[in-house]
Amino acid sequence: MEPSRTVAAADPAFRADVLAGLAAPIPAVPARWLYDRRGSELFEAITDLPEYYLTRTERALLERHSPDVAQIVGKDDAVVEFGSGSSAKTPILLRAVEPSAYVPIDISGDFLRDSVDALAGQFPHLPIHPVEADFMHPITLPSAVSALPKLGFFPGSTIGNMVARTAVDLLRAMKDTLGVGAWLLIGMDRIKDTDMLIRAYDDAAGVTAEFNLNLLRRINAELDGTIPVDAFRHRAIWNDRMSRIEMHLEATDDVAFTVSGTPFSFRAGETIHTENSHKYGLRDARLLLRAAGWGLCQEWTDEADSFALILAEAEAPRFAP
Ligand code: AVI
Repeated sequence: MEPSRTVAAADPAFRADVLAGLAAPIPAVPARWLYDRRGSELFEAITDLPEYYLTRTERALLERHSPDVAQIVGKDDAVVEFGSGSSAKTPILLRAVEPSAYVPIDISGDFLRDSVDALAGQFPHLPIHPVEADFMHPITLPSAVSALPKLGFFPGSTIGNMVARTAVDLLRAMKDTLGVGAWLLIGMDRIKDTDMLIRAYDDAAGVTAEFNLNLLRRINAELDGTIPVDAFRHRAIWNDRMSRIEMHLEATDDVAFTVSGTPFSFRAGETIHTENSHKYGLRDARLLLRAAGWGLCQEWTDEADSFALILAEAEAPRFAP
């Protein structure tokens, strides 16, 4: 008799994305599937790596410039955070702008509950109105904040994980959610020395490699896959034309495997594209925001100009010549 195996319940969307992605002419799996429980833990570990400058640089910018943000936008706004706000960055902003309300939006109810618990402990008098929703689409905010001025918050350079078209769609949806006249404080990673970028996405301790390879382990566990994980290696590549770091899983040998019974084969050197991380020059960032109806108000960078914290304002539509 076959030994019984415990297989985690498969998400039909995960299965559909993996089967379609592995069969595509340029094999690719959407990056969101990197973030199962183990993937999220590994990403947290990445943010502490000496090579991963993004998190600590953005946090330092927030420490230094949140008071400037408060001076520009005023106090008593509703802070609307796109994504889970449990990270260490949100309290820095909340302490400076002293909002009237805080609205965290996340598609994951679990992340949302964790972040609300963490922040409610630190800000016992702050009204918190969590919204479980996909912020890629316009959202109706809770009526309790509808009359308040809004400050959107989207830190972490998450915008960089989207191709330009999707990034503009998201920025437009944020504008629709917050309304004309609202503010948006957003973190964007800058174009910089290629070696520094590669090191940030291919660290010496191999944590990013493990984060990337975890996708194959997840496919094996949840989609009944037979991928020989050891036959793939992590690659971080700078794509200059697209201005982005790409993460790939490269086959080191010719391999054949199945996922949910569907056969796949890769020749040595072929890759599965797993993530993009776009980097923006000063004018690129402004253009991206403008394309979605956001006008630049102020931007702050570190001394090395490695990361930008940008404050933009949702502009009223106007006749263009
Ligand atoms: C979540 N995101 C902003 C990270 C980044 O830098 O693009 C994801 C990441 N992937 C590998 N290292 C970090």
